[in-house]
Amino acid sequence: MSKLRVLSGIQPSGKLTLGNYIGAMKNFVALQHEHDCFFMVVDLHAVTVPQEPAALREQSEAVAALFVAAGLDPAHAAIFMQSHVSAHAELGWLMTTLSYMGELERMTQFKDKSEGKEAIGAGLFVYPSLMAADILLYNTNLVPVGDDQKQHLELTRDLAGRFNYRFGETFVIPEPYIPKVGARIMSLDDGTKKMSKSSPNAGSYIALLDTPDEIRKKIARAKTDTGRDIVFDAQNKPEISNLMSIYAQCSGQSLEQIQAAYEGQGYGAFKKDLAEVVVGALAPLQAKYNEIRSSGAIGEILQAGAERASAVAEQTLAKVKEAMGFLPPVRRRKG
Ligand code: ATP
Ligand code: LTN
Repeated sequence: MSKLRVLSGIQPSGKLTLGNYIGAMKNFVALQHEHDCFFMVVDLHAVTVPQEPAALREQSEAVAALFVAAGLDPAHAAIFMQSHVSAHAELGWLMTTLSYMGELERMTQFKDKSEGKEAIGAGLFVYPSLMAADILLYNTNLVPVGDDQKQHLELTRDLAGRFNYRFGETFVIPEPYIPKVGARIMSLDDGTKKMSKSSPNAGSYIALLDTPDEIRKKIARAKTDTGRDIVFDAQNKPEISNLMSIYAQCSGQSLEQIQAAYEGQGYGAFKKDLAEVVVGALAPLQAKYNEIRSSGAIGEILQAGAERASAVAEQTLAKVKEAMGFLPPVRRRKG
């Protein structure tokens, strides 16, 4: 396969969870050696819901450090902050003008995040237009994401097609890249809801930086379905199936292997082993995270990443503006 352009982003809107790792980051790492990769911390997206400035700063650096701790190599992949590349905000606006109210109203993430809220920021509504800009700026072929982002990817494809039709071939139409197992890790307290870093209940998710004891406690308390068999059946037994997906992704074993290994054993024995599998899988990531945070190397990694990203993004933005009919700025001659 020839080299493809790969891009994805994660919001610094809370502590990254096992869901973010299994659904997205694991694939970032897997793709980085074969392809031309750009991974960013999407801080402009995080402010679509209120963020405390100090918390946003800390979380942004934490997410960037977790990218590296999870195995992303800044020598291969460009790692950067979305807000450091101003072309995102600019193309975001242009994509907003191309988006229809009706299609944005249908976005399930918007419906979920705005439900029951009195004051809903307009940014939350146009969030998918900015996400489309993020992707299209880089002529992206593949977007590694969890299952919940499929609908946003569909919209990105529609907007790219609409732009190309109106203004001439400009954008590459991207494809989602979604893992077969673990594309939607569910909450530990409710097998029908996705594990989410912005959940108010810390017991509903495993954060990548949780201590071994916190992980053991959370898994011991995780809700399980009635019955006692360790059998994968996402429809009828969502909770044990979710724990099995986590086991599979953290151990490298298949669901069939896990099912066979735990035949005749109850949930208790399975959960105990699962806790150790998760603790073991996260230990090297946590050690590397602490090393990177204390080294102070993140600033330089982000600066180099933003320079690489800007070079590509600025070119696309200039093409887009020309195609749309914006008057180019006059360059004054020196001297
Ligand atoms: P928030 O709860 O703040 O909306 P989030 O936990 O959904 O955030 P994002 O930053 O929106 O996290 O997502 C980053 C990536 O992680 C996306 O590709 C998303 O699809 C993936 N992801 C998030 N949660 C899960 C999950 N529970 N299972 C699998 N993938 C997930
Ligand atoms: N919308 C995504 C985060 C995100 C993203 C992107 C993912 C913003 N821009 C570009 C992939 C590519 C989310 O909520 N998880």
